[in-house]
Amino acid sequence: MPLKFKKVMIANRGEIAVRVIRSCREMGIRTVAVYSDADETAPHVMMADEAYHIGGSQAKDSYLRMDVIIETALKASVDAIHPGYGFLSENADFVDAVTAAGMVFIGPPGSAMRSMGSKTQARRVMIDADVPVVPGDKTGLESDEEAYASARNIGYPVLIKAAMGGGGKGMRVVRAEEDLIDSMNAAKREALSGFGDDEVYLEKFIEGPRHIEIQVLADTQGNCIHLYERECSIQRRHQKVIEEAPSPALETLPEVREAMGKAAVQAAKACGYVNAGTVEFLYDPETSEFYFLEMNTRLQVEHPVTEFVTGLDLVREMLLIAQGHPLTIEQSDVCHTGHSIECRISAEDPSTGFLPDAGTISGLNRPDGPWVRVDSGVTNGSEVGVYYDPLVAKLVVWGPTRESAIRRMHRALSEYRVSGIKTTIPFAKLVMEHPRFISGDFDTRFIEQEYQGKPEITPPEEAIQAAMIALALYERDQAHKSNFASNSDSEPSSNGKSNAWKMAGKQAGMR
Ligand code: MV4
Repeated sequence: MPLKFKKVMIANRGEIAVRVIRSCREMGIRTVAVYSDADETAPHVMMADEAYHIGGSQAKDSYLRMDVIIETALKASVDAIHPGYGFLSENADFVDAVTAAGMVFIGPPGSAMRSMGSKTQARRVMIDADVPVVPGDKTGLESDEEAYASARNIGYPVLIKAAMGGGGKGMRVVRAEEDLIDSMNAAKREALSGFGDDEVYLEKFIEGPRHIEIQVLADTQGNCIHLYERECSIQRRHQKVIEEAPSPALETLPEVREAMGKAAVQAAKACGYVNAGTVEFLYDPETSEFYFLEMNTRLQVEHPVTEFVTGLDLVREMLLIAQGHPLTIEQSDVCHTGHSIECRISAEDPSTGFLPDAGTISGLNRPDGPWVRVDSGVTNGSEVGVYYDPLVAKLVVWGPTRESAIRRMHRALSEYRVSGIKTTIPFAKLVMEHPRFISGDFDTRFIEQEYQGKPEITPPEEAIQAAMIALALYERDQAHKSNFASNSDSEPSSNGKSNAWKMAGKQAGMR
């Protein structure tokens, strides 16, 4: 018998807490917010049905306090806790503590988190499940001799990675044997101080890969589906800046897309995954090969682009799964329609190399209009950028085609006004104008190559001209076609599959 949550705590803040509260409200579930000193009047506190103060402004004194959060959840008599992303969301000990206290953790089991926490262990699990991994080691390096032998076997260039590392920290490219041991020792020291564990291992270094990830959903009955891919190659120092769905790289390669989706489901099943998760792949455009990189055992920042192209509410799906509900859809029901792009708007100053810019928002005009969504955790008057992640909002758009989505994003960015702090809005606009972004032919080196560490530099005037001409030409072509409902290249693929968009339309009595 599936449970029915009456009350859910959101152990998070900012835009993601607001996002989770919205789905709870639509499902008739009461919401409980928690807040630090700095967040007393934050939007997530105002929106929740109840709110409890849990400590000081620094995360370690509030949003990371497992004991206080669980005690507060018990006091508020919640049935379940949604962790959002960041903070305690990938802490397996937190999952166990929530469960031990008799509540439901809205996310995967602690065991799945633990097995995906170590990169070498995750690689072993994936190899056993026939999921392709980057050629390389299955265990950490134990000696210089082992490192030499392994690197020779893999072939240079190799990449040294920390088994417990994340976010690109502690990675080192080695192009020649004479550098191997020094690099390995440096990587071990960095890993020990950064992650408390000095295990490092080798992988073949893939030059210029794309980052493509697959959203999966798994229920407690053993059903698992994927919701296709997100393209996340536009990153800066391992922080995603712009994400989109679908990936421009896979538009002409449906067989690669299908294989990646299947591999993601195999990966989720192999680690006993339940709830929403994301399987990250490196995609090598030179060979069209893809490789498992890691599994993110949480709801991700960029989940809205998947929501826009599939018509699903991922937080609702998470809540239903946590209630023990079987998946509401089968793989054959999942279809992606059109194109969605997300720009992360953060309180950072592109002209100082993206240094966080703290301050009070003194004026705010949020974009609006058709197919524009703003997920924001701040309002006019909010103080930002001191204690937490500088992400202040996510601007997400949908269009029937990639070109229309780019144009719509550019328009929405032009409407967006934030005063009092510097934001990444102007930078995002530059990317939308960049011919290489528009072409879809980019990889994870895009920002570093095109902005040379100086993202305030505008692309050459002629490049902007070319981009605008490309868009104008595209628009002229589109003028012959009608809107998305009858546009053959934006309809759900011609295999007769239904999707949430269509189903929603049917339920509403539309044709
Ligand atoms: C790689 C790679 C090339 N070859 N592994 C960076 C973060 C970490 N999650 C994995 N990363 C990479 N692993 C091999 N064998 C290149 C990267 C990489 C990267 C990956 C995804 C998105 C952005 C990136 C930026 C630089 C390097």
